[in-house]
Amino acid sequence: MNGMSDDIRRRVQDHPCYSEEAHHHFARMHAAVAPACNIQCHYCNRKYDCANESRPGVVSELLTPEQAVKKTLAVAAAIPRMSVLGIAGPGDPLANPERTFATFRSLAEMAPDIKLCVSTNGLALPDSVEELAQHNIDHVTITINCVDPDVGAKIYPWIFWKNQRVFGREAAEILIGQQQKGLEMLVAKGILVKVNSVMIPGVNDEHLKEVSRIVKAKGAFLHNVMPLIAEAEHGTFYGVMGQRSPSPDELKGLQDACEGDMNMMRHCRQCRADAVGLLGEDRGAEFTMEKVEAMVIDEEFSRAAMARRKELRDKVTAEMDAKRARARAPAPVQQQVITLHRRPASADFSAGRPVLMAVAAKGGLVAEHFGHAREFLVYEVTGEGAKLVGHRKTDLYCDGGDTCGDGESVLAKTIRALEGCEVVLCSKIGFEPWGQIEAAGIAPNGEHPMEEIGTAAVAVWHEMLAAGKLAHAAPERQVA
Ligand code: CLF
Ligand code: SF4
Repeated sequence: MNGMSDDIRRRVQDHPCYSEEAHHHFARMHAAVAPACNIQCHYCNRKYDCANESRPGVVSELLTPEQAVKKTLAVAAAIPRMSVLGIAGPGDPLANPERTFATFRSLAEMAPDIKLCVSTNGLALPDSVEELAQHNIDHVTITINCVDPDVGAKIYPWIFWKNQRVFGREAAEILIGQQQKGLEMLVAKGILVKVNSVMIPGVNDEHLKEVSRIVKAKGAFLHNVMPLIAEAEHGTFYGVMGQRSPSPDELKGLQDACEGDMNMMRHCRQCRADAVGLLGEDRGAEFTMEKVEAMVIDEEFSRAAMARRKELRDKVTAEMDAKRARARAPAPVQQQVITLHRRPASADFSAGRPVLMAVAAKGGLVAEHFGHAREFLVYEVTGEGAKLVGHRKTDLYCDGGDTCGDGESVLAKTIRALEGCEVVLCSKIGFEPWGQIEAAGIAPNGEHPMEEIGTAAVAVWHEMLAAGKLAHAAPERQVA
């Protein structure tokens, strides 16, 4: 995200998906108003959320546009950091244009400060670009898994095109053509385009490097390579056929390889089509339609909520600007802790290798108790800075008490989820998990509570360097 023009920075600074920095502070909501889809992907079962933008799991409530508008206003009042309303399923939003655009139209009028965002498979995109532009929809995601119809034929068994089903290679060729045309049309209109790709080992993994090059050349702003989710119990073709998902290492390898060509998104959580809250949390259950219908949402309510959002947005934006300014300022000569993206001329880090660190984070800080973390952000840390490279989900380990008592099997799962990480940074950690994590070859560290992640991670890297732990390749770690 460095080197971004001021105009682009302004457009993405409060979008949690388009800006990694913003994802620590701003929330999004998905309105599940789009039930139908015009294609079939081998990783999707119609009964589940659109796998392009969400992990498999049924949408709890399909909404009418009127319900979606009411729910959005209720959520945006209760969560002032909600800055974006996205429509991402459970089918394809542009295969349901009336429902999708009715929702956008009303929200543009009633909550003009909320950014509108849409995610599509791209088949109907060229026909919708004009209307997207009219409604001031500034952010569009296209899921592009291939640019070669032979690869596409292995991912898409059919599409619904001009009132009939088209199969195999021909279907993939039409879909690819529409996706590329839609991308070019959006870029020509000045709309920011993110491309999502699902990494399917043995099918499109190598090919995605070419996809990345092409979409960048056509003006896509960001590429998000996500791992295939394929479980037999989801009833998808890939799940039933035993198609495997990529490992975290394989995913990172491909994202690194694509990064030379363009901005890569590393903080995607593959959220549900009805997700609510910060990325990585789901507060959907707090806002069922039953609860929303019981609320009085009138003009005054909406005006007051908009004012609260503005106040919070101004405050967070000022904090982020100040943080960026601090990072650009020259470092004091004796400064030992090097903040993100800075490197004093005198420093020699050639002796140290990069280290993967898992962080129990909140709001961009090392602020979560190990046992309370639902996920860990994974950073690749060097003496120059800390770069987010992924995240690992975990079952909640702690029972909420002061001591981390039971739950050994959950702890074992957490340790497995952290495979490849050498350090886990958290605000606090109990004695029992400490011992088991250490025994598994991961160094627990609770020495940097409430510090900025980059600052804390680089400080720990320097401690490891000083202790002579970074000269050789990482030791093989036992898996619990
Ligand atoms: Fe939603 Fe998608 Fe808009 Fe974001 S999600 S429609 S761009 S507001 Fe974000 Fe969720 Fe990843 Fe999507 S983390 S699945 S990239
Ligand atoms: Fe499923 Fe989305 Fe693919 Fe349609 S585009 S088949 S809803 S994953």
